[in-house]
Amino acid sequence: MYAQMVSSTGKVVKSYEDMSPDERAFQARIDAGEKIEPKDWMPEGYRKTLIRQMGQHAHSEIVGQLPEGNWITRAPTLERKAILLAKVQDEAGHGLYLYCGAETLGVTRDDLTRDLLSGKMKYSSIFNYPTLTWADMGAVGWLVDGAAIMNQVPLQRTSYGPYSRAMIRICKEESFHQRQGFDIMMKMAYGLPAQRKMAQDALNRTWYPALMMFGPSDADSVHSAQSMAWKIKINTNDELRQKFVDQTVPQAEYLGLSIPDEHLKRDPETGHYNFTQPDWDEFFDVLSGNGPCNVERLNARNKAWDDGEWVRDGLMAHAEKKRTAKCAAESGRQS
Ligand code: BYC
Repeated sequence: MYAQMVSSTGKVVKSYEDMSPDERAFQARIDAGEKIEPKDWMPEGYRKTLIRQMGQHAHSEIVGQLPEGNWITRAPTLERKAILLAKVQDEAGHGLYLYCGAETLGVTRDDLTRDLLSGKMKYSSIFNYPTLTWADMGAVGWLVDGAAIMNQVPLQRTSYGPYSRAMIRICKEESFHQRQGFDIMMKMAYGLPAQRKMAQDALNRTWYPALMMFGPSDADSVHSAQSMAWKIKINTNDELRQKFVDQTVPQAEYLGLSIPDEHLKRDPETGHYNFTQPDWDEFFDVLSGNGPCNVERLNARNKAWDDGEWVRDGLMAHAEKKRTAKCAAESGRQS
């Protein structure tokens, strides 16, 4: 199957006729399901798209630590604290695998970090919303990690080798995260009336921001068509959003909680749920920096970067000292 035949409602894909011989050979490898590795030839657009997506993904993992990190000191039991701490540490690890993966494309982690801190690069819109109560830790694990898994399981088959391999490990950890969130929701939903109310409130506030995580509707998605032709993305944004809704509604029923959507209804013919789309004006507003926590999140990351300068300087000085000592030892052996 060639690129121009890939069905997607995103923007236009470079046609086979317009491709150079190198691009045609590259597309043939993609169409044959081969993985592309760092030293292989690749079109500049493919490399840039991957840097953008992997960089945004890595930043999301790093910024994603903030709303949950906020609750580590206030977790209700020692066990919950240990679990949440482990989860937040996992997110840091995911960020690091993804930065390392992006570095194989010729960009440095420092470049990517600089672009995050200046606000030039994006991170997932979801992390610009606050986590107001302990029940939000349940809703984030259940819905946010649940949406992340829905998006990331297909990415295990993405065409770029280092990204695909990073996703295999990340998905294993994300499914633990999703289950721990659902476990918190179960305890709250089956608990006291006040706990049940908190769980419902967390679901009400997290539902639409979670639906936004899959990106704009296919009609407004700028990158989907070309990314799918290159098999960087495997599914469209709307396909994954629908799968997420279909999977999550029965889970909410099991919890005895209501999805905040009066139009939600299963279509008996297709087996899919019809649902209300998120407020896309709000989504684009959050992307432009106007969400409830955009400023707070970027300030927190900038502060962490500035506060960590002495550690980075110390590590560099130590590495330089070791390098100089090694060079001196080697020249001593030669003379
Ligand atoms: N938030 O053409 P489109 C997680 C941007 S968190 C912000 O459809 P694409 C986790 C998009 O970048 C999940 N921006 O784009 C961590 C583009 O802007 P630019 C992180 C968004 O790339 C801790 C524009 O809108 N996962 O794992 O084809 C705790 C047009 O969109 C968003 C990933 O990043 C958004 N929600 O599709 C718990 C997965 N949506 O760059 C969980 C990897 C869209 O042209 N990424 N934009 O300025 C992807 O799969 C794709 O990049 C997306 C967007 C589906 C997100």
